[in-house]
Order: sequence, then structure tokens, then C-alpha cells
Amino acid sequence: MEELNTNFKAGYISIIGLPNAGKSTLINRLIGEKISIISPRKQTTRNVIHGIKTTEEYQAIFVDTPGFHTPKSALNKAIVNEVSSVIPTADVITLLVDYNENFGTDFMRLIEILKGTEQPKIALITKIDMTKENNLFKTVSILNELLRFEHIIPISTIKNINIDKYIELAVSELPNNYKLYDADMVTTQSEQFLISEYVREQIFLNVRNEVPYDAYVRIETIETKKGKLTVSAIIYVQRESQKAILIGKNGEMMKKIGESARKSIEEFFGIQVNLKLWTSAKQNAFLDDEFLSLNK
Ligand SMILES: Nc1nc2c(ncn2[C@@H]2O[C@H](COP(=O)(O)OP(=O)(O)O)[C@@H](O)[C@H]2O)c(=O)[nH]1
Ligand SMILES: [Mg+2]
Repeated sequence: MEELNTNFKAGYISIIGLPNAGKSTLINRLIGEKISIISPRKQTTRNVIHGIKTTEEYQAIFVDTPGFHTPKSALNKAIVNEVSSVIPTADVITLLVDYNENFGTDFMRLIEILKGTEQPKIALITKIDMTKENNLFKTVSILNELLRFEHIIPISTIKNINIDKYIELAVSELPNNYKLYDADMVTTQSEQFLISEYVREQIFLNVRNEVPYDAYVRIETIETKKGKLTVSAIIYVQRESQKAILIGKNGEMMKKIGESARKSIEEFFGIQVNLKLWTSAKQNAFLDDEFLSLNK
């Protein structure tokens, strides 16, 4: 039995922000593992991702939020939905703001949602590795006027600046509580979901145009044999022409995707992996029940 420790803190810390602010990069840095996929393209993340960090003193469950791929006209609605869905369960809300944010309509919608919340809020001004520090004063003062934040912290996830400071301050706002998950759990995502995400990440990083946004990855089988993980997966796209792009000349594109994804899977699970990828064109494959259940 775990000893009762009334000083232990545990709870949910939501990370919200506009697409491409760097939410997934941040959650991976916080957890120290790639549990959320990243690309320079907008709306890479499709699901709410939980990253769990447990120490002797606390268990922080960081919640990364998706930017669903939607037509431009529906983007605002999607942002509202995405953010609204994680807010009720959050103990602390983190707003991730690009240092270069121009405080447009989408951003102001986020602020409006946050205005209606009771939880302590932290603003992180990120990507400061890309700017001179005195450029931040304007951003800080605008944020201060828009909303009451407990803390406003400039960070760089990539250069690891002020990340520990953020963890310390966010954890200090968590309630005293018992652990909510086993100490060795780093994410609530299933094995098959993580694997499908690593494949999807490589599609985002390697394939041009709209193909990544139309791609859905379904894991067919996962087997462990003689200390080796054998995974078979299908990448569904909407059209035959997209399938051809995905396969590439002499199958080179699929090979590249497969090799890079395999490395990510091996790194995460610490086991040798044999990844077999197939592709198929099927309209609205993501609407199938199986896809919906896979993403849970
Ligand atoms: N220079 C710099 N780039 C960053 C930083 N954090 C994230 N990025 C980049 O911003 C892009 C979007 O990151 P991602 O985590 O996918 O954003 P999300 O859409 O908010 O999840 C990627 O190309 C990241 O490498 C940072 O601290 N500094
Ligand atoms: Mg993301």
C-alpha cells in the first residue's frame, strides 16, 4: 500500500492555444517522451492527449489539445469545441501564446472562453528562442490587460528555457490529492493509438499538399515474438491519386514513412520493431466505427 501523503499534489493541467503554438512539443518536453506528434503544419494533433509526470511530490497530468482539421469557416467553432471539452476537468489552465501572436479573432475567442473559467491560469509566451527578450514586454502587457493570469512566463520549449519554472508554478496550483494513475504511466493513450500516431506524424512530415489531412491510419495487428514487435498497419486516404503520392516513385515514400515511424516506435517502446505498412483508398474511412473506437 502506498503511504498516505497529504502533501502530495495531483491533477490536470490543460494546455490550450492556437494551432501551431507548440502545445504538442511542450507536452513531449514535459513528459520527456514523444507522446504527442509534431509537425510544422497546422492541425497535426487530432485527439486530446494525456501526458503524465509523476515524482515523489506530485502527479501532473498535462492535457494536450487537438486542432481538428476543418474547413476554414468552421475553424473557430472547432477551436471553441476543443478548448471547451478540456476546460471542465482542468485544475489549472495553461494558455500557450506565440511570442509573435497578433491577437486576432481566433485568439480573442480563446480569451473569451477563458474569461468564463474559475481555475487558476498560466500564460506561457513561447518560442522566445526566436526573438530578442525586450520584444516580449508588449505581449506581456496585452495579456495582462486581457485576463487575470496567476503567472506569465516566457519559455522556449526547444531551448528548454523556463520549463522547470513552469512545472513548479503549475504544480503549486494543483490540489492535494492521491495519485490518479500508476507512477510508471506516461500516457493514457493505447499502444495501438501511439503507433498509429507515429505513422501519421511521418505522413505530415513527408507528404505534400492535403494528403496528410485526409489520411487515417489503422493498426491491423500487433504481435510480440522473440522480443520483437511486429506491426501491420493500413494508411487510408480518400482518393487513388493520394494513394499514388503516398506510395511514391518505386515505393520510396512509403519506405521513408515506414522507416521513420519504425524508429519512433522503437524509441518509445524500447524494443525492435518490424513495421508493415499498406495503403488503400477509401472515402471517409475515418467515419467507420473502427476508426472512431481506435481513437479513444
Ligand atoms: N523555435 C521554436 N519552435 C517551436 C517551439 N515549440 C514548438 N515549436 C515548433 O512549432 C511548430 C508547431 O509545434 P506543435 O507542437 O506541433 O504545435 P501545436 O499545434 O500547438 O501542437 C513545430 O514546427 C515545432 O517544432 C519553441 O520553443 N521554439
Ligand atoms: Mg499539436
